[in-house]
Amino acid sequence: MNEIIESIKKSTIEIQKIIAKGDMGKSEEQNSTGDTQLKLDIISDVVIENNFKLLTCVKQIVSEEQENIVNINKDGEYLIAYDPLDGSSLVDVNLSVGSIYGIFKNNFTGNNIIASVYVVFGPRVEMVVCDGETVKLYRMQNEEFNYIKDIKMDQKGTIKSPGSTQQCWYPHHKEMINEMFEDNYNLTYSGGMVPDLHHILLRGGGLFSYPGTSDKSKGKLRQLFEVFPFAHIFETAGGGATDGKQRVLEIETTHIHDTSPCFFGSNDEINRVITKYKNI
Ligand code: FBP
Repeated sequence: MNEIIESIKKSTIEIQKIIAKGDMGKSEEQNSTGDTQLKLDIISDVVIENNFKLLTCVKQIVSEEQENIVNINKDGEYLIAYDPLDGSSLVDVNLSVGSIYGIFKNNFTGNNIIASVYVVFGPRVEMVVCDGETVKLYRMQNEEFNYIKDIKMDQKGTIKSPGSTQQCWYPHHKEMINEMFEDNYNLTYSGGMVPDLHHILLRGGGLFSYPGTSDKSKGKLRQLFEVFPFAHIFETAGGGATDGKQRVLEIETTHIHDTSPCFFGSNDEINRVITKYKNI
């Protein structure tokens, strides 16, 4: 596992240099969910793939930016799903973005995730590593990753980060969001999943939501590349992650690019979602 973390550190150092160069051009390509890929997406993807290809412990990798699973080493032990540069379009307006990694054994399903990592490219570069027992924060300084602290969530938070298009929210969801604002939750939403969830984790709690809506009943965020890794991190940090009906990590994946409604937060907020979505 250490080899994989070292490989992620190497990719992070390279990607930060690429972001700093700032070539925000659109490529001619589209990813499997029809999003026009930025050159940054493709370059970051190539960096990560080339670094993982050097590892004998890796059996397969799959990227949000690619159609299919890539076989690396048939005797490898680990399977890795990753989003090379989530929220990449935000670089253009100088907002924080991130990379997300899920490390699995046997197959790419929620209950087979054994480790997860994300990197925030913001005013500082920070990496969060979850091994299923602890969630550890590291900060990059002079290309070294220094341990800062373990991340633990409180029972209840103060932050509300509501994703997706409000006019397409179902009435029960709109009601829940309004009730949270009446309960003095603070609105924070950058449009970047990684910095928005990092904010909630470091502040000890709150709720990030990207529900199913009238225009996207299955939500927008991808199970393997975005939702499962953060569910693993939030649960290990003492919070939770649900799709409204069940733990996110119990969701059955039928296609590697499946999306899912998702809610990440401290326990009080997750219980609020489950109560609101119970009879829907
Ligand atoms: P990409 O993987 O295509 O970047 O999309 C993911 C994302 O940008 C998340 O980071 C963010 O939470 C969400 O989409 C924002 O979606 P919306 O603009 O619909 O609120």
